[in-house]
Amino acid sequence: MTTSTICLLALLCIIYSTGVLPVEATHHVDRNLQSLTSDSSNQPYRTAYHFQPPKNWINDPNGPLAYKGLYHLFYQYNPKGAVWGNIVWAHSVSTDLVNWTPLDPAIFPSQPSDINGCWSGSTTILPGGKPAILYTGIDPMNQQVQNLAHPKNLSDPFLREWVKSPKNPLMAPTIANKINASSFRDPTTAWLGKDGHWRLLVGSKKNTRGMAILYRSKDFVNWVRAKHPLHSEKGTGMWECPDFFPVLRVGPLGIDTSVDGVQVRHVLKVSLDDKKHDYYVIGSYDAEKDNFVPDNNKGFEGDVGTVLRYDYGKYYASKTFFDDEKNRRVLLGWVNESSSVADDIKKGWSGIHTIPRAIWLHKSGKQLIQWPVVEIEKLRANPINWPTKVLKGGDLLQINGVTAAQADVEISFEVKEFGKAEVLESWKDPQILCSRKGSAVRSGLGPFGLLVFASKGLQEYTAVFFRIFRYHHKNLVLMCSDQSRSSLNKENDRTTYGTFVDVNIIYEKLSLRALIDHSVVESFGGEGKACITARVYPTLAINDKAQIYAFNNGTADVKIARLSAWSMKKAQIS
Ligand code: DQQ
Repeated sequence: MTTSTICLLALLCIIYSTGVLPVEATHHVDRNLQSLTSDSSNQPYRTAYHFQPPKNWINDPNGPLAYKGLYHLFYQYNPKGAVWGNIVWAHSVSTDLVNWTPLDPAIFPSQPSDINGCWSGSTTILPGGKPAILYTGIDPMNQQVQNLAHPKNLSDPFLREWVKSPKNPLMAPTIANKINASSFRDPTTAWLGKDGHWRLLVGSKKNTRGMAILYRSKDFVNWVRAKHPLHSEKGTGMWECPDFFPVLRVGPLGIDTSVDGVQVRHVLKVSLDDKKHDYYVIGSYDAEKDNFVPDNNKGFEGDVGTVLRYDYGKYYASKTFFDDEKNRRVLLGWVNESSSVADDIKKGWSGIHTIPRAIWLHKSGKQLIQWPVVEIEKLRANPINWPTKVLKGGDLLQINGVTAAQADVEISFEVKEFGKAEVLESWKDPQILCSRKGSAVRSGLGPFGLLVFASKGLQEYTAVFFRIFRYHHKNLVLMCSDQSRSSLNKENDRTTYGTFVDVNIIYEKLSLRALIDHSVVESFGGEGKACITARVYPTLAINDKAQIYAFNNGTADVKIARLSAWSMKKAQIS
């Protein structure tokens, strides 16, 4: 017997003995590490206003929703340690998306269809205002299946207790449907078609073709798989945490996931497991044919610099929800650590969430805009404002008067001497450009921007900056977050991130906002056209030893048209 015949026989044995397709290993973690706890005193890297529980591991935000005046955030959580494992849906509530009160976990393994884990999913508000959670359960055979849960008591605004459907699992891989049992997860919020049928997507892949499998249901319990996925793309690998929602063609307001018509475009976001980034496309959804066609036919794997990402730094597994109280769509995302697993175990926690961002379609129709929810501004204190000033080539000006390790800084630049921009002969990957031309490399127009988490002698700093190129007779704006000198501890991942920002700097100012919080800097360039989130672990520039500077390391002058900065108060989170 040849090796391949033996393999085939083994495979058939598994199928016939279990009745299901075998599962590939996924989400591996050493069992011995999953339950380690540690002392959490002396913690310079814990954040003050980004969401994180008091201890342990967190990853994806799950099923955010607004209900009876409260925002609910569920998230993937390991109650026993600082690495991924033992996953439940932890639960916190808030009145303002800034301060959070923890509640007991909402969904945890309790029935065969989720006994090995309660993975990511979404909430949908059913007619009459009743929330429903759909989530991925890991069954006794380690297959991924989709489950339903409803609140036990609809009059409890805290939605403390959830009752799982006795019909679970509602969607499962079988031999007949040929769904890959280890690549079938993360159901989206469902949307209701004009035909009265609900639709939702489940992330999957077939070989290396990533896909969003479409299901339909009349009663939210019996789900039938559509013949074709809503969308798929070869070579993209597993699509985790898909998100599919409409955006208005005009204006910043959000709309319910079921709204459709000529006034909207649709967004499909997928978290690419192979790349660990969140990509999105804007396109047209034909509700009758249940067909989605992205405007950019290169999809998620187009040329670097043309594919769209929510965030060009460390950011994954995001999820939006429609906030009907404020008529906006809000985006939440997970930011993993950049430190070693040993360090995470030592500090006793791992993972934070970004500041919730309002998200809408830019008037060009070509990209989304993201901006921190306005409520975060309640934490601003001790404002400082600079008068307009010229930042000469080589200038480094300290921004005094704010708590530099816990701050919000808004700066905007006016650029004039376009003739001095460096010429870029051929298209380059912006991230590579940023790492080759870090903040220490001078050119004509740039680098200019902010040094954050800077130590007194500048042994450590994180540089968030712009550099302008001349490319095909146009100005091309590069935005970078350079972590290469962020810490004297060389164990951390100090990758430099970068993206191009579509700003016409002849007419518009070039703005940068940085939300700085002990071990994270979330940067928004071009008024929310480009976002870069970085995790940094300075050894010197911690707490009151940290400083912030505005700098211009180009040879041409740039003008600071506006600089406002605030110390940020601590949010009530844990
Ligand atoms: N995390 C969850 C999965 C999801 C992945 C498991 C994305 O459901 O695909 O914790 O980070």
